[in-house]
Amino acid sequence: MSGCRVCRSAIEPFMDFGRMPLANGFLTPDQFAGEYYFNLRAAYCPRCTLVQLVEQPQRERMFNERYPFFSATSVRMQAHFAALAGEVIATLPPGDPFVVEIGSNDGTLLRHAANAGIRHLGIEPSASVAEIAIAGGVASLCRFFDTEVAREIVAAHGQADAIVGANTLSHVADLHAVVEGIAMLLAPAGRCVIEDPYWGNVVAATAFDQIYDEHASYFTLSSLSYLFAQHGLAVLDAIPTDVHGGSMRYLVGRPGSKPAAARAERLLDHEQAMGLHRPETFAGFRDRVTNTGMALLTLLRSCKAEGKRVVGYGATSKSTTTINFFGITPDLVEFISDTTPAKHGMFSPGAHLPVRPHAEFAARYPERALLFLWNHAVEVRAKEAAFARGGGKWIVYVPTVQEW
Ligand code: DWN
Ligand code: SAH
Ligand code: ZN
Repeated sequence: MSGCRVCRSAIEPFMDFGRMPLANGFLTPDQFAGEYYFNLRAAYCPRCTLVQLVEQPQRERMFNERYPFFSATSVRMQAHFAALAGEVIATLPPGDPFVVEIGSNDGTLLRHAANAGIRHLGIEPSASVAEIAIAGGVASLCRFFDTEVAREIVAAHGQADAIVGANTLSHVADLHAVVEGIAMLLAPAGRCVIEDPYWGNVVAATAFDQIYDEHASYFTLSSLSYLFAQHGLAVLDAIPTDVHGGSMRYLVGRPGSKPAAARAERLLDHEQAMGLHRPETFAGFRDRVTNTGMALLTLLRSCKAEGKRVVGYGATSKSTTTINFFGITPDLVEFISDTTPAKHGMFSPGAHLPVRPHAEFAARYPERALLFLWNHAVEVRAKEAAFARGGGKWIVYVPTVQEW
């Protein structure tokens, strides 16, 4: 077995999802025969505490000119990133500050810096989304961020006063290359904000579908502090944020550049107390996922037996794990409704459920909508009041299987 991606110690696999396709590998029928699969297995490192994938597909397979996730698709996330951009901009030093975003996607966050006339640069390897950012006036470099890119940026623009990476560090196989790059790029008094789904929330909500190819790491304050310390950086604060089912926003800087927040100390203790690292925690998680799968399949089969139409809502990355791990087939879910034009007319990875525009969902409401977009439940339910008024019900499966 290969070792931990951070400390190289032997890791302990705790959950095996079997052969899985790429979460965002939407495809056309002529591509079914050559579909790529890999072994999706989650493991824990007893030394540095990082929860991680044992194996992650090569990054160019996932992040390229076909990458179909556009940050701007959620109105709530637009507001979330507008607020984060505002906070980052408010702490910039006077003069001519410089902001870098890693994994800047379609420019949803960085456009606020661009609009304010602030020097900025987004690093985004997926051309499909980087092109949108550039067209919107956000300076973007279509590369994978690492030490080499960091060196080039410093040479061309100087060090960064702020670095932001939302839902990106969790996607990185070579964590040392990215974190060393951050250490090189960050100005002495600079601040780096890292935000990713929090492993404590994944466990608490049994959000097993956060586990898929792109998510190589599932951080806690404990594991992230270990990683950054290896590069002379410290996690100075950790702020829970209520997006993507429960994320953590970590404030990183040079040690001593700001006193560490008491709340971060308390979170470290809390992580111990929660027993996030105990074998029985992993066993309990696994058992709850099994129960979720049985309950969901039972419900979908009874809908079918009763002649109720079920349509999936949101062709999310997460849905690829749910559908393929539980064995949800096209006879149980008619199609998946999604708002992303690039996914329309395509088929879902692995199980090959058709993906259709939202208009098809709205034109003829099904009896049940299977909410793969549970992390945006508030936004979705507000938008889809007419579906519920017509007698439609939502099926959700995180934290447990329920009908709303
Ligand atoms: O970590 C990641 C997060 C930030 O975003 C990436 N690896 C990929 C992605 O994960 P996801 O695909 O699970 O993201 P979402 O935001 O839960 O789902 C996005 C999908 O849902 C898009 O295909 C658009 C669709 N959608 C929809 O059909 N109706 C989204 C919204 C908000 C809607 O109302
Ligand atoms: N920050 C956005 C996008 C998250 S999706 C948001 O929160 O909505 C993850 C993004 O990270 C993708 O756009 C992917 O192309 C990008 N990415 C993956 N590896 C990267 C790397 N090494 N450097 C920079 N971006 C990377
Ligand atoms: Zn480790």
